Amino acid sequence: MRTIEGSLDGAGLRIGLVAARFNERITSWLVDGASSELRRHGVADDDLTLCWVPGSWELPVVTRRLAESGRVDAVVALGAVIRGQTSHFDYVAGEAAALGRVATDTGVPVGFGVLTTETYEQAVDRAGGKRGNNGAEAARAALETARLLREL
Ligand code: INI
Repeated sequence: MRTIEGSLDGAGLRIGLVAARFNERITSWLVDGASSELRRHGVADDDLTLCWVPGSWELPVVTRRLAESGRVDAVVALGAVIRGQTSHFDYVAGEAAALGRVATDTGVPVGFGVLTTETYEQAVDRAGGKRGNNGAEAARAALETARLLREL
């Protein structure tokens, strides 16, 4: 059996980060986690592009434009949707999940670093707290998938 896997070698890969400004304290930790993880794996600073959008609702449209631009090999989308804070949680969280469509439609992998939590504290835990940093995890997934796609 032939096994094909992506590596985490970021050298030469161009990565876009799209981050929601809503809950900016949390999302800036996700951005820090994602960008340091990418640099740690060899992505050059010049190959990193960060776009800020107002909220997670806006992540898919900007991620799609970036993916279609041909300027990036992968995108990492970062946001924090907290149920306690919004009555339209389901709409915002649902729209953020449309990021999967962006990846399949464009062929550009999208790391899903959007927290959907019940409380602010749970979001903190996943943005560099006791449950790790979801931004870093999404960045790793985007990197590995971009590398794998190059092998196929
Ligand atoms: N955007 C978020 O990223 N997280 C949230 O928790 C949130 N809440 O609570 O409403 C949120 N709302 C803003 C939304 O993403 C859009 O920016 C806004 O509706 C304008 O289109």
